[in-house]
Amino acid sequence: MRVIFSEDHKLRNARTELFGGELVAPFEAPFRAEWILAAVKDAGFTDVSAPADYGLETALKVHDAGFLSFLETAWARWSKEGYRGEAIATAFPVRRTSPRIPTHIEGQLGYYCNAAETAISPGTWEAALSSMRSALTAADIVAGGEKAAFALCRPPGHHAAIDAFGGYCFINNAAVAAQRFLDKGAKKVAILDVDFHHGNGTQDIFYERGDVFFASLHGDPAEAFPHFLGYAEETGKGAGTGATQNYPMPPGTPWSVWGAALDDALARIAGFGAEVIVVSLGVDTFEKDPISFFRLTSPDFLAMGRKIRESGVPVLVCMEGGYGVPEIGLNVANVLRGISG
Ligand code: SP5
Ligand code: ZN
Repeated sequence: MRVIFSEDHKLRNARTELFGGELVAPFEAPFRAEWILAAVKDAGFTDVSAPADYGLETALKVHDAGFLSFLETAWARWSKEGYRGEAIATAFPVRRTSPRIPTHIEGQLGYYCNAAETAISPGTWEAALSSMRSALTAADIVAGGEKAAFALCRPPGHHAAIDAFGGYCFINNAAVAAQRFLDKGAKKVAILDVDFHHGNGTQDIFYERGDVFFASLHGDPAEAFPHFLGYAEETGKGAGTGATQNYPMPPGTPWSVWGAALDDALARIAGFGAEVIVVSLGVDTFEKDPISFFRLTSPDFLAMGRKIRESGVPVLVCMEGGYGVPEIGLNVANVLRGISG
């Protein structure tokens, strides 16, 4: 399985994350990609290449144009304000507020944000673009006939909605990749989101579309980030009716329960008739993850990969979350081993 990875991920190196009422060193930091890359090479996935130079054409089919322009210019506009810190949203459009888009950077930060833990820092846009390009390059490898490819995306993408960043995400890499498969001729694509956190951005993007099936296994939003989406009753709307499936699960969920939910998700993906599966791979379901509450072990990730392989359709894996502990590398490598067979 080929691995696509950009050194430009390092340009996303924020100083701050708003966590527990403090500004702390971000959980989503460059060491994550370095550890994952080292572990997948150790596991024998040594065919690593840099992404090709894609523009924004595909991203503009899943994101709002004003949102992408905001992301591209946000740091330059914020830095002109003369603040000492990074760009963190502080005021938000909520219930009974005006739909107007503010002109000032501080208003736009809130307008285009769904979670304030994520600060925009210098280089964030360039890193997000490189991450998207890794997903697109790997998608084209799978579209070209390979059974599987791994996009070692960083920053992650699945919390990035049509017009909002947050949850450490800016451009929704998996959504852009799914769109790319459609543009290259696929009629039906599935996104299987196994990150601990609900893929609220991905669900938002495809909620009313019938060409992309979205399934997500995650911590119950009543108890976990992103808090406001991911309940089982959310199953799609309009042309997308029935094409969203959520599996919220409680604290302490072990593989026996999680794996059964995966079986159900894969059966529904098969029923949908997906020609390819884009896996939003977070390994923050691991028992030692510092910000999550499931109890998967390292061998469980191998079993996860095997189940995905048994679907029999081509697979694009896009890296999402997984934090803090050295095992993130082994856990990713185990999923890839399982998929490779
Ligand atoms: C891509 C991804 O995994 N994004 C996750 C973003 C989560 N950000 C908010 C984390 C808040 C964690 N609070 C849990 C504290 C556990 N004691
Ligand atoms: Zn996550």
